[in-house]
Amino acid sequence: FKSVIVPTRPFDDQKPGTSGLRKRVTVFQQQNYTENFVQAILNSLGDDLQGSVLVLGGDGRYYVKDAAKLIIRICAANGVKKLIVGQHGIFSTPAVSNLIRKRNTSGGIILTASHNPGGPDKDFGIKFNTDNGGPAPDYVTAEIFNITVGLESYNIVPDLECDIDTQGVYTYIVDGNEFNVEVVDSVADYVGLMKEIFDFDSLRELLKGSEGRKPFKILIDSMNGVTGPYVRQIFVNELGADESSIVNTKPLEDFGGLHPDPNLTYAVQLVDAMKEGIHDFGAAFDGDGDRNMILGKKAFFVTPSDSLAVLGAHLHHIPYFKITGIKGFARSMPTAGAIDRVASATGIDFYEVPTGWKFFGSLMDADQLSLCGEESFGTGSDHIREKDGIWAALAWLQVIACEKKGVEELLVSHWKKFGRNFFTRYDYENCPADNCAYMLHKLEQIVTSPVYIGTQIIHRNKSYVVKQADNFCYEDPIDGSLTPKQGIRLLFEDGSRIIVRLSGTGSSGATVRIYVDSYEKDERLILKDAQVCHYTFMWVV
Ligand code: VG1
Ligand code: CO
Repeated sequence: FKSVIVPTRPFDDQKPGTSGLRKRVTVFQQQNYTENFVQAILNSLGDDLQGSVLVLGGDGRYYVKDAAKLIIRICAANGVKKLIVGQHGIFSTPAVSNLIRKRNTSGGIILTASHNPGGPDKDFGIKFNTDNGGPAPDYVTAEIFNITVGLESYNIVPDLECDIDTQGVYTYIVDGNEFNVEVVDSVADYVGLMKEIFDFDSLRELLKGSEGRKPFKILIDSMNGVTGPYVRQIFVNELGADESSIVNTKPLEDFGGLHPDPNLTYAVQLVDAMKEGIHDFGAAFDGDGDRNMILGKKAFFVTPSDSLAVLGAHLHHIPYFKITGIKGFARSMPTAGAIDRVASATGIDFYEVPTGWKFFGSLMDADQLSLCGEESFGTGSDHIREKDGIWAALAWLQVIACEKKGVEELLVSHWKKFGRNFFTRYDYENCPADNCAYMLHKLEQIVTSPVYIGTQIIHRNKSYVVKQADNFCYEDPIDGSLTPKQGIRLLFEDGSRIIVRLSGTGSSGATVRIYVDSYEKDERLILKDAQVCHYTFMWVV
């Protein structure tokens, strides 16, 4: 095979956001659009590109297969030595992170727009993960963007065909050099990892029931995203759950019309089924398998911030952490502060990082962090460098198996011990970008004026006094790098907080997110509804 150099013109909108480049499919289908971005990713590898090994796969959404075939041809023409590709082009995001680490590759390309809807007129995305298995840090994505705006050509082997539907190693000679594509089982390595982390025997016993203990009924919803095959292998084949315990397990290009975002709004099918009270535990995952929602009996909802805190308080039950020890806890800045209280009670180190999983990676690489999470239904640990939906569900089941308590019971006893952080998030989607930027700028001016500190707000007979207000700037404790302007923070004296920031994952317009986190330690008040508590509070502010 011979590679060719194709002249192109640069695009000015290929700036990766919180987690990769996300646009409408039709944008990626423009002539040279996908080619340019992939070439820029490869160029960013610099001297490491020649002879490199990369992982490639995606969440099965529309355009994944086309893009995968294109990427194989572009990698072949750029001196990549080998690509490890998931069969049918399928890999969950956690599975890619695992393979990068397990096979020591230079990185991986993940084809996903995560929880955004899929289909010909919906979203697609390309994300680059570096050799630690995590999303590329800001300096790498900035470099990729710089390359895109000046790109004049890309390299490709136009007639190279690879059958990614059949497992095996395919060898090609490109410009006199060997190029390999290894098409692998998409689930095997990931399932192997889960079996190393958890005690599958005890989970099997939990689900089956034992003397004096009823079977523990679960309901797992893959929302027609990538986790289907993983869920089937783990929960049915390995743990012995029956077929009716798993739903929407066929990855579909348009997710069957579902919006594959595991929350109370979009995972309504799971919520309704759980309300019937037959199942003890429910979980749903997003399109690419890194997000999770956990429900208890009768659809008792666990906020992701609480999920993180409860897992933190019981992490010692998970065999993996018995070996590694618990090195530290972390959450993203807008996530409610429930884990903070577990950290201070246990004396375990705690970190607060900006939104987006990439910031946890450097702490994990430095052995400072074991468990972390985000309010946006993200939970994970240092077993990989991405959040991990299935891992979170298994972690909950492991805690339940050891504590012998249900989901709601675990939460209520947690609140009684630590107090409760009431958390809500409000999203305002598709707003005009310029106006939103101006609004944040004005807001920053107001809250950073010296007179703002000490402002008192009275809501429902409770007074909140502003202790600190700023635009969050993160200093990475490992490399000292600064990441400024990560969101406006109003911090109140009792630990309650209001955060305002702009989303970095939308595919059009701007999304404003407002996060409200208030703390209550009065036992008589901890069982209230978070929405009711916050709605008026927000407007008073
Ligand atoms: C959102 C979430 C953030 C998450 C990111 C990627 O980002 O708020 O917590 O890390 O999505 O998740 P933003 O910038 O829109 O707020 V996923 O499942 O898309 O990889
Ligand atoms: Co996701």
